[in-house]
Amino acid sequence: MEANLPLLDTTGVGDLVLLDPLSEESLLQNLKERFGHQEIYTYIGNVVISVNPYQPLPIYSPQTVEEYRNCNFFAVKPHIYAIADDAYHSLRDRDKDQCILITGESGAGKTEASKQVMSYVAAVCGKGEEVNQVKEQLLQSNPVLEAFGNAKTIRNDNSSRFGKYMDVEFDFKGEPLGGVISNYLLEKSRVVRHVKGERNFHIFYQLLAGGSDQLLRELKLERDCRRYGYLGQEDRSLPGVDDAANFRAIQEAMKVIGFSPAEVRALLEVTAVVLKLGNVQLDSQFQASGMESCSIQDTRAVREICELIRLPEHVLEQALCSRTVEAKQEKVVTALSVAQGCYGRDALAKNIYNRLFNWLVTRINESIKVDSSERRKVMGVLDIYGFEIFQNNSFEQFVINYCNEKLQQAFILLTLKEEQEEYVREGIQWTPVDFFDNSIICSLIEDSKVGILAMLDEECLRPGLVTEETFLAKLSQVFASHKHYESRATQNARHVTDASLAGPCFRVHHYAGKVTYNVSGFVEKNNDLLFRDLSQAMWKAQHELLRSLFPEGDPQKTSLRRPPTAGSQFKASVATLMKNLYSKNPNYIRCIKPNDNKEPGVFTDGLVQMQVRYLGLLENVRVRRAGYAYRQGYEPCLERYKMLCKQTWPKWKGGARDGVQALLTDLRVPPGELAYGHTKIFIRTPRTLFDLEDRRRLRVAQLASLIQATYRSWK
Ligand code: AOV
Ligand code: MG
Repeated sequence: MEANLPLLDTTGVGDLVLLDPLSEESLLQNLKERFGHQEIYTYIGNVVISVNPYQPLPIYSPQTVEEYRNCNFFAVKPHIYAIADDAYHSLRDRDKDQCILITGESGAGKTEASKQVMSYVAAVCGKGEEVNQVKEQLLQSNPVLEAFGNAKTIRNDNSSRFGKYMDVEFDFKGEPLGGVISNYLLEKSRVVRHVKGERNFHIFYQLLAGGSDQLLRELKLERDCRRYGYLGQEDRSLPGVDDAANFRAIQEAMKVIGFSPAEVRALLEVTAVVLKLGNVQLDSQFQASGMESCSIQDTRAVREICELIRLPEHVLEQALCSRTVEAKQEKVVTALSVAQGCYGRDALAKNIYNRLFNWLVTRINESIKVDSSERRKVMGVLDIYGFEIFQNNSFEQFVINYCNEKLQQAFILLTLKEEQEEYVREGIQWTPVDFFDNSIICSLIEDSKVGILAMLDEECLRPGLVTEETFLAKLSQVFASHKHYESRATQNARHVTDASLAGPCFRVHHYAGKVTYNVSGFVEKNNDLLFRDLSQAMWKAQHELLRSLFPEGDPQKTSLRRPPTAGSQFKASVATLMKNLYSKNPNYIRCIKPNDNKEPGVFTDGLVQMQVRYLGLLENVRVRRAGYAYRQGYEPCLERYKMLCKQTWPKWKGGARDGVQALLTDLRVPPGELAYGHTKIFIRTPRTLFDLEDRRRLRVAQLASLIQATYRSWK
């Protein structure tokens, strides 16, 4: 944090650490003022806050890249390139693995930010044919994953529906070798259902709009997306988005990554199968016994699916309409009702798509994997779904918010740790700072015995009738006096009532706000079961890719061990992610959405205020200036202020540290305001720094008129 003085000369303050007085109001006002001047970036120390401009700004050109390349972090205006540059140099020159954590709510600009970081790093890290090929592969993985993992939502036309963490690996020279991508929990329910005004995943529309006539014929698809149940019945083209062009782009991207034509073809065939499953209509029939059963209404969709995946038609038909239950070594086949049949069909579509997405990530990883065993340096970039509060919050929001809770915890702990380490390095006494520790909320959710996820698992694994009500009742009993848990039952016990907590709901007081979760669907989504008949049918297909997605369908391998629940899988992957993050030096980009209408230039105070609160920005500033708001190396400090003191002006003969001490003593800066570190001077409050700046400005003006006067007298 040296020489950050230009920050005082920008619109508002470029670094909130220097905000004086510090309050939520002044913080908001500062962001707003800067946003009004199209200054979308502001720092808190080395954390970047980015406010989505919702318009293309001319600040990402190759010239800008040059400007930030090798720059002193604080010598130029706040920019995402500065943090990318800083991270890259720490990695290359100081041999410290880095991670870039991008957080913020839906539509705040996380994905755009992650692309800007990647493209900056790609622009500055090495050249040469081989290196360029690696860079291209890393960059091109993005559009492919976006096609399959992003969708239009009400909040964002290109909303990431999966979490992504990418480690880029470099050699000792700082040249990229390759990378590894990890993905988190795709919102697979979107495959079969989306709300009005939203879309299914981009790839479906891209394929239909951009596939050649021949390709569509071979995949047995029709171009009109209104023909497909899963795509909704209306025309779903997006203004400003060219699905057809994007389809060509991802085909090209897959080629660059190294997909063979056969692999691309297989990928698209499976995509087509998912789409067609939505057109399989089930009809009800009544058997002689009076039991309801279902049958396939129009066999065309099933026939076409089976042709594509090379599977006898009756196998799929049977798997869709009936279920084999094994009891005491006896197999009993029971007919499914229409509702059960539809449930099974949708579960199959979701499962195929989800597994296809995982395959895609694995396949990309194969191409970008680093073979050499030389020691590598790593830069991780995390772009994950932000904290979500909807009208109706379900299991998906619960796990997404849990992940954000963990990230907030990492943020606080790492920022504090970093501050503390600097103080130790500089030999300065560390005064502990008071901050809100959210580990109590994390353990409410993740504790392996009495955590909400563990209790949900317990409920899911319990034989017999499982209901969400018993789950909820148990939660409310165990957490009866938990400060961050609330439900109708705990409210009753505490003699408070709240109309918004009616129904089968519980509420968690997250660090970012209170969220009410509706437990309907929790058990089913956590169980995430697929009828075995369906996985066995998929395994029987002569389609290599599809078959490989359902290894459990192999009757030889059928084990009675159930797969881990969705919740426990997610918890395990979050734990791995955290371990990874804690081993690296963190860099933060915190994105803010200025308005709900995707409009340029509009800054809605209330909306930003809410985000400022739940991003914990005020807390962040406080932690950052825990003890000392500002620090600067002795030399630049002496250089800047030496004109204020006779002893140091025009030239100081001794060491810089002594010079600064002589200077600040002479200026009568209260000693309590200062701490002398090994290489830096620490200043407690921004006011003191501003005082110095004021005096300097005066002195500069005086000196200037003095020079002018002297000049005139010479004439
Ligand atoms: P998100 O990743 O944070 O949401 P995006 O990065 O997709 O949000 O940004 C949403 C839209 O805002 C983009 O499609 C752009 O139109 C615009 N935008 C964002 N950042 C910039 C920028 N720096 N300059 C210009 N326009 C920008 V989500 O994935 O929904 O949580 O799950
Ligand atoms: Mg995104």
